[in-house]
Amino acid sequence: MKVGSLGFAGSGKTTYLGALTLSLLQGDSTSDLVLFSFDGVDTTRDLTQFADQIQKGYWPARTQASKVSEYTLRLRRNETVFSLRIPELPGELLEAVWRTDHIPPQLAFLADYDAYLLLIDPLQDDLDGALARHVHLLQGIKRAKGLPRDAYAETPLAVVFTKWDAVADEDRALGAEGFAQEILPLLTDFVASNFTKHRFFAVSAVGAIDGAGSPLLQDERIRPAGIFEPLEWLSAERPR
Ligand SMILES: Nc1nc2c(ncn2[C@@H]2O[C@H](COP(=O)(O)OP(=O)(O)O)[C@@H](O)[C@H]2O)c(=O)[nH]1
Ligand SMILES: [Mg+2]
Repeated sequence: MKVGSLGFAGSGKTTYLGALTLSLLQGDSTSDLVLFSFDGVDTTRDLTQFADQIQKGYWPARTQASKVSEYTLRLRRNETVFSLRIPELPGELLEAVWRTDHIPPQLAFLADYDAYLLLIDPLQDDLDGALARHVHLLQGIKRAKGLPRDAYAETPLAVVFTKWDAVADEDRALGAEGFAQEILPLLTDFVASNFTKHRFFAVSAVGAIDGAGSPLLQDERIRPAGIFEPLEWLSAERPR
């Protein structure tokens, strides 16, 4: 199973990957997902570097605009080993989907994924503008898969609100599904009428931030929240 983790610049992809790697390496998760292997030198080097930065209380460095790398993590859940292929996409290329109304050649491989994780920053100023870009991206993927506009995609889609630690209390109380319905009703409608298998999630890669706005270490480690849930759901929904 190949899972694509997508999200526009600043949505929290790199931090999520780093936190995921850190939790898997520390083996302290309550999840039944465990790390089986990193595939390749780049995955090993970059993901452990992101994890290391977070563990030291820093945010991972911004991804270079020109770089498209695909990280492959193999995870094991109970008796099953599956491959989680995660492209670290420059947001700028994704923006091109929005501007040009098609998937650029460098991103054509996006159509090959068996499941999608769409990361959305719930703190961004212009959530309505963001909504249009996300709808466009999902339409682009459907088109790249050869599906007509009015057809449902069978590919499981996990819509993940990141940075949940910094969301206002009253919004957080809504939960991911409620937040989607109240704050982003058009996105919720679009997802419901285009993807048969979909679910909304809320995660915090670092759990909390300190007074300086950096990842907060609690008892010398970061305490991510909810980061395994989307992957557990996708692994259960995957086509066999
Ligand atoms: N409060 C909070 N901020 C986060 C979290 N994850 C990311 N951020 C912020 O969002 C910024 C961009 O995240 P990054 O992972 O680089 O986004 P990317 O461009 O999608 O890879 C980070 O530098 C942090 O300032 C989180 O879990 N909580
Ligand atoms: Mg990044």
